[in-house]
Amino acid sequence: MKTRIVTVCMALFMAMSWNAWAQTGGSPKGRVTIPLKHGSDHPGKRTDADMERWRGYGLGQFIHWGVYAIPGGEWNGKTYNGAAEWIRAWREFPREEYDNLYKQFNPTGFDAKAWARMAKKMGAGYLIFTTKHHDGFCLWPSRYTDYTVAHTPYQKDIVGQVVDAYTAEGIDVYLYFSIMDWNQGGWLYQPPKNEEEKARWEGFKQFTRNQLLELLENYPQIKGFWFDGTWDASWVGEAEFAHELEQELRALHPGLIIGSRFRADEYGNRRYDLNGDLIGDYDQTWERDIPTDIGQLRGNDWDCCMTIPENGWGYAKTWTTYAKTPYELLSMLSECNSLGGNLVINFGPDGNGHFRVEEQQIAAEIGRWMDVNGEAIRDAEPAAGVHKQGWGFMTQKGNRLFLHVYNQPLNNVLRLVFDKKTYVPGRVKLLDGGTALKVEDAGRNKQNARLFNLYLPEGKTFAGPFVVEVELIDNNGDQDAYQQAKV
Ligand code: JFZ
Repeated sequence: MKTRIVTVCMALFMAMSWNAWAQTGGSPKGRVTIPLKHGSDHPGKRTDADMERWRGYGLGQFIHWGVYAIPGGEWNGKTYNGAAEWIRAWREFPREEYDNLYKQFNPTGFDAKAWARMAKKMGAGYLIFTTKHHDGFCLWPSRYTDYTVAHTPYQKDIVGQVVDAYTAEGIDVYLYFSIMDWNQGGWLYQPPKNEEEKARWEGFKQFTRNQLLELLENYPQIKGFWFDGTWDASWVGEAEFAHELEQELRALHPGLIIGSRFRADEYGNRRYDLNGDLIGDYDQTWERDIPTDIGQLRGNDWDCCMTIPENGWGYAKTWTTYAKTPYELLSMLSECNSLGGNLVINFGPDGNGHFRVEEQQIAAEIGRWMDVNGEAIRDAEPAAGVHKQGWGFMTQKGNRLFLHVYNQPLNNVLRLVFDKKTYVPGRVKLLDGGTALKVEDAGRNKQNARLFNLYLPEGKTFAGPFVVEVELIDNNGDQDAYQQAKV
């Protein structure tokens, strides 16, 4: 006990003096960093072309598909109360029966090109597709297990068809892969405790490596992996193996994008390493969740994956919870993009390869909005130098500011509040149709910020959320710039 207190005191003292040294400019970032072997590989954002492209997607599609789509969240007339892709974990569902579902998997209605066309029309820039979920069933003909699509009545490679069809539509493909695999005897939840478990676990690690190398070899067009099922102590304890595997994958496939959910650092920290730097290329924790302010992201890239019902990713015959409307999903799309993230909307095709009617309608409606307003989403960045207002969200592309209006003010006036010494508005128009908005200089507020009123066209009714484009003229601190801009 005594030695423990002494050690803690020493550590505290060292950290304090280190901090003082760091503050005088010792550490490049002006803060304490502990050297890590398996921490973040690149604190802060990646700036290469692949990552720039990822950042510009704005909207993505997630697809969860597997044998769980056959029961569709139901067994024996009863509805499972959890996410349909987890039904194997339901006590009432006999394991034996689940593990034989693949013998019925024959999605004759599956048409990868039709899927890709639907995603293209929706305006998706990328797809995340489940190659293997927790149940271990592989949608590609893996050499390393028999539990694959090749051994179903359908036989054909589904991952290959999806990768080809989406790539042909110009949609980048990312492969979802669950490390946790309920079909592999070698999978453990806890670190191996004896020789027998050690051997099984080593076999499982090699199996995982083999499958990942196989996916990269089979589908070289893919842009990245979306890892899942990495939260158990067994995998968390494999920082070195996972880090080396990650480096191997990256070396084989330059530009590969991997999120924060693949591996831990050597202290078992997930997402952020011991120094608070993000592990991986973007923050994957925003699952069915959107940050409330940009500071929460600590300067990292991120995306938000969203289910249409409250939870549940795989096909469920009945959605037992409230399902989001296209309006709400669009609002999330604008919100995520206003915070520099992408929104990824999940779809769960049924056992025959069809999307439910609700999903088709949502995709079509989002697509119609994206056709008109997509430039405010794709390649757009969070707006800078302008304050958020209650009418909605803002994105920016160079000198083009986009106002995403979700709450149309009753007086039809949009208030614009610029930081002092930033911009004044030039041309202001609706993205839909180009109608110009009247601009009124409303002076300055108490904080000396510049205020403007934008008048929505009289008599026009908006059927849904709309976007106003504001040309930004750099004020450069000149109080008369707005008057000059008007002449
Ligand atoms: C996982 C899966 O278990 C689920 O079936 C689905 O595939 C989803 C996309 O990912 O579920 C998670 C994973 C991580 C969190 C929550 C649910 N998390 O970090 O909060």
